[in-house]
Amino acid sequence: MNISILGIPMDLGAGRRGVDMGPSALRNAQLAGALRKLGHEVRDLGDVGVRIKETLDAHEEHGWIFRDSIFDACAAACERLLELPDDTFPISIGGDHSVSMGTVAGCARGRRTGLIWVDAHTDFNTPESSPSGNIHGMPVSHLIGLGDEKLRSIGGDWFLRPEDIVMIGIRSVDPEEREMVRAHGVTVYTMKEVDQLGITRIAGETLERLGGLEALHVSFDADALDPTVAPGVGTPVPGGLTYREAHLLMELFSDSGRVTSMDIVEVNPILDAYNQTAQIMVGMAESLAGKRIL
Ligand code: B3U
Ligand code: MN
Ligand code: MN
Repeated sequence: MNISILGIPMDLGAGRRGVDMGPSALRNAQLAGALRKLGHEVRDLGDVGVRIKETLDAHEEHGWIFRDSIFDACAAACERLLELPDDTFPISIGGDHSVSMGTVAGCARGRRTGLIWVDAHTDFNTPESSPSGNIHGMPVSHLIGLGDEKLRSIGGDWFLRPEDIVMIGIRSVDPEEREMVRAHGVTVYTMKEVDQLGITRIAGETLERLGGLEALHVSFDADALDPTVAPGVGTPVPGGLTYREAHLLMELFSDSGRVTSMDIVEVNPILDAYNQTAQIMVGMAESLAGKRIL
């Protein structure tokens, strides 16, 4: 594969500092080198420009916290991804999860796209429903055309269809967010289903549900993993995916040969132990990119 890595060093959407250093941590954990060892052609595109939090006034940006600066970074990421040749497999590295408002649209290239959202959270809040006001809890609603007018315009007139979204690893949802996820008919595998059904069945059902779609995007929030495995995240929630479950999920998606792009987000080196979380996420990218034991 021709893989392109794009960094979006942004923490403006998160409540805690540090995920702006995620791209650095993932590069330090040899993301590109690991993928090259699998035989892929890998190009690092560098980072898109992101404003520095300390230079901004959060609430000057039209009420929603850092809305305009987040918009600019997401729009830049989207634009950069759209410039890539069609056969490229883009891996976008965040940054907080609000970056996906730009990366999913940029990787979709106007195609009807299936979104596989691997996360502890559904990230389906709108500015109105969000208890925190943090935009990293809102990307999915904006990708289907809800929420703030400016943020939902990042992909132009392209939107995801709610029925083309599958979420895996979920265990923290806000009250109003829950009602919206349900009302829009998004497929959600909470940790209860992970325990009950197992990853093999969930991966199979996900691929079947998104069958026939030309493009599949995996958006992997490091907090989907159990915090004992991946401590370097801003909003750890107990009871997450094990190391083995997460690898198996990536391996099964890789076996299908249908995934066309990926995000790695919410890696927070400040809260991590010796870059362990970045290293584990590089492992996830390797499994999705075809690394096998035998
Ligand atoms: N649902 C909460 C918490 C949250 C969402 N995404 C993350 N945390 N990482 C919110 O702020 O919207
Ligand atoms: Mn998330
Ligand atoms: Mn999350």
